[in-house]
Amino acid sequence: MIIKHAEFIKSAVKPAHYPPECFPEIAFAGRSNVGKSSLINTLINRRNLVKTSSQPGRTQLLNFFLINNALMMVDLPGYGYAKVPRAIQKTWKPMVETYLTTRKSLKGVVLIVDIRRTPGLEENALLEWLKYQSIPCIIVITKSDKLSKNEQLKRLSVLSETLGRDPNELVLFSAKSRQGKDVLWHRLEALISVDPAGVNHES
Ligand SMILES: Nc1nc2c(ncn2[C@@H]2O[C@H](COP(=O)(O)OP(=O)(O)OP(=O)(O)O)[C@@H](O)[C@H]2O)c(=O)[nH]1
Ligand SMILES: [Mg+2]
Repeated sequence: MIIKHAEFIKSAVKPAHYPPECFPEIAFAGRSNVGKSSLINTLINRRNLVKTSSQPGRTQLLNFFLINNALMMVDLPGYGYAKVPRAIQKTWKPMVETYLTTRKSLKGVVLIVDIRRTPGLEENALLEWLKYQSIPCIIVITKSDKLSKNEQLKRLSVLSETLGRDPNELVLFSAKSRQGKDVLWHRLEALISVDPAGVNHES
């Protein structure tokens, strides 16, 4: 996709604050500090439109970004970071679950996993839950630049087993080297062009 325009629309906590459902929407989920915000910036060729930070727990609200006046991307707050105050952590789950279950324009979720970390209960619970809700999910393995090509392949095989997905289904990605950017865009475009009846409008 050629990015002509990308803008921050708003932050939201609850449905009353979400922007109108005028565009197909993709949400980005994953642990704190895994690289969600960096991944969105890479996809849309922006350095820091989406705020990133070396400190985990930076994104605490649902942040909506409109791309080319045609596609909405939602940066979700990360889960699983112990230093975020409990009170805030407790509000995240309902905030994200409410969003995922009520948003009719949502076409799918990109679940982001660090290549060096074996996914835990949170990832598996989220995957199960998305399947139960019939929400399509693309899994991206990020920070690939941290490992050699050989190590990347080894980790891909371990991760595919833990996540119960074929290795070809996983997208190797790096916000630093931009590896996987085109592959991920292709997957996103395929997801966006499928309507709820399962008819693919791509031609
Ligand atoms: N080497 C490398 N570093 C990355 C990559 N992606 C993100 N980072 C770094 O990881 C840190 C966290 O990145 P963010 O994009 O802010 O992560 P996040 O998942 O949005 O974090 P929260 O909003 O706190 O949940 C930053 O220091 C980034 O520079 C990558 O592909 N490679
Ligand atoms: Mg973030």
